[in-house]
Amino acid sequence: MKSIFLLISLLTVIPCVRAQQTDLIANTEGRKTISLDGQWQTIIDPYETGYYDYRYEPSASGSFKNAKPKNKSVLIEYDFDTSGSLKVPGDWNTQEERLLFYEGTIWHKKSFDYQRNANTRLFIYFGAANYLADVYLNGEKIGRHEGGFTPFNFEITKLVRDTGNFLIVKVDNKRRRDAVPTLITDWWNYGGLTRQVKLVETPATFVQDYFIQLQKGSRDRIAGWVKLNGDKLNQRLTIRIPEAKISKSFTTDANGSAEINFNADLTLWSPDNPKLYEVIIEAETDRLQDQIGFRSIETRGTEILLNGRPIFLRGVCIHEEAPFRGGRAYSREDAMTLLGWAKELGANFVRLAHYPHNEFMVREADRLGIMVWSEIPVYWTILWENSATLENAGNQLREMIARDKNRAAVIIWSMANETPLGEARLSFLRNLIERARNLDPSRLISAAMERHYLADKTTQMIDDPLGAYVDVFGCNEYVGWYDGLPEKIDRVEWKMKYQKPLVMTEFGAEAPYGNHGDALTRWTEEYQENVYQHQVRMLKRIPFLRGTCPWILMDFRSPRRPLTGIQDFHNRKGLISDHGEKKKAFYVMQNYYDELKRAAR
Ligand code: GCB
Repeated sequence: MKSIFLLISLLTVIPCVRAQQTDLIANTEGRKTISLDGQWQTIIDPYETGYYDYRYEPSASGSFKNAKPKNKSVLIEYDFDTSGSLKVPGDWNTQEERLLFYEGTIWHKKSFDYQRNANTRLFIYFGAANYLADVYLNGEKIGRHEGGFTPFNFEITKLVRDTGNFLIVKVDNKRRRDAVPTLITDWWNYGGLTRQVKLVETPATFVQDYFIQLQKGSRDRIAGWVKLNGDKLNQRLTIRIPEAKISKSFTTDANGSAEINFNADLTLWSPDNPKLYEVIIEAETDRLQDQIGFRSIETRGTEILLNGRPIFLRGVCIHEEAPFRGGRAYSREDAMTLLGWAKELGANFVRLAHYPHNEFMVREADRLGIMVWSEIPVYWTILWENSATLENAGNQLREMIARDKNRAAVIIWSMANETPLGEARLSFLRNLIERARNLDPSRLISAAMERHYLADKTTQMIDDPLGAYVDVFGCNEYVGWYDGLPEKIDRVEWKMKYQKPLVMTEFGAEAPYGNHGDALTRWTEEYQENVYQHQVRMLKRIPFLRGTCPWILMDFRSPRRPLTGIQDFHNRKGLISDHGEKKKAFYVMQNYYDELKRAAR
């Protein structure tokens, strides 16, 4: 009886969800969009008073109603109009001093007018919200999204009004043991609407998504699919690449899908020549354009082959941290600064750690000719046995691939970083690998893993069982920093159980810019430089090494780094400071990459 009551009361209080999260609209850049960026009104709500009632039940009259007292006697204990505001896109932590360490809920509200044309549909698109977002339009719930680094959208065609719409988003960045990432990370838990928010207008039946890339193993055959969404699903569809004189027609089936497959004589994308083609997808009811590069990526034994030729990945790791101003990076300018520094270092490859970065990073990498490793935040000690955690990770993987699968720059999907050995972890990660290969059979799969010493204490063995399932083995090692002093690096030998390419995905040492001393004094630029000098000598001795990614391009904020006067809540392993100053180690890596470039010519 009690449970029936509970059910009835829940049914009456929980606002019904009228809209559903729709599959991602790939390529919002090619669409008519209306930006909702700018100041949003906000309410800080650490106890989620605007969401739960005092019995901790979801309330029917929460802050999402944006209620106003109808007369002077009415009690309403919140008011967006008087509570302050925050800039979107933007993390809240760096916008107000009192929010620097804040982990909890903030309500965001934006009003807009929108005159919808008949025969168009409207979606609300979020580049990312960290971590959990509950979205309401005009007081009605339209959906929820979990995961802080991937895009999502909801259709609002039937809910939007000509004038006076109010969009309210509850963003919650509380960490949870069962979440992805989990409780501990070595980066700042920046909360908020950290990427662009926009309205996306489409025709009634539109090109929702497409995969247009070279077929695995081929350099002259395009293979993929196009998917329509709407009620006129059966259409004739043409793919045109005017510069290559290609025009191929297909028919979509009853589900709106068409497989595509045709020969194409193309100039292939590479770091030396990052050629992008204008690709036009023309359906009967829609037309969409994208800039797409074509290249092949595969492995043969311990080689990585780009367009059939062995390549060494001269990489560097990057966090999505804004140069100069701090906080989350979100703009094209941020991407150009970070990738510009990577280029200056001599990099042809970046490891975007430890979660999918904003779309500007990937699109700029495409234009600049920088290959990309893209990763989901399956980091350290995830709850391997929890099926909801696996679904969450799988969803973040799906959303990452959905957004970036047409970017030639992306060559590697990474499943995880430094995860502990064990059966449950192995089956969790194998499950993700299988999903990734189904979603995108064309790219390489990897993960950043660990290594251990053999009995002689100087032979590093790479034999993580996950190695059997990846294409490229990523290894993090900090010899000379967490593991001995710099001279130890010279004594280390490397062995690998797998006949696969190895990328050293992390190594480094920590020093604030301008802190000087001798080469054995921790936290000095000289110590960091010393580690890099020894590392480069060691790396040159590893026969199956096919790439290096020093940790990290630029200093970044981390709650795990409290050392006053040195770290001040920053991980200072950057080759460049967060103010753009290059440390001595930068030049050691730059020289190494110069040498590698010359040798490759
Ligand atoms: C690691 C982690 C990275 C840390 C880094 C460090 O192994 O993958 O997220 O920031 O070490 O500086 O300790």
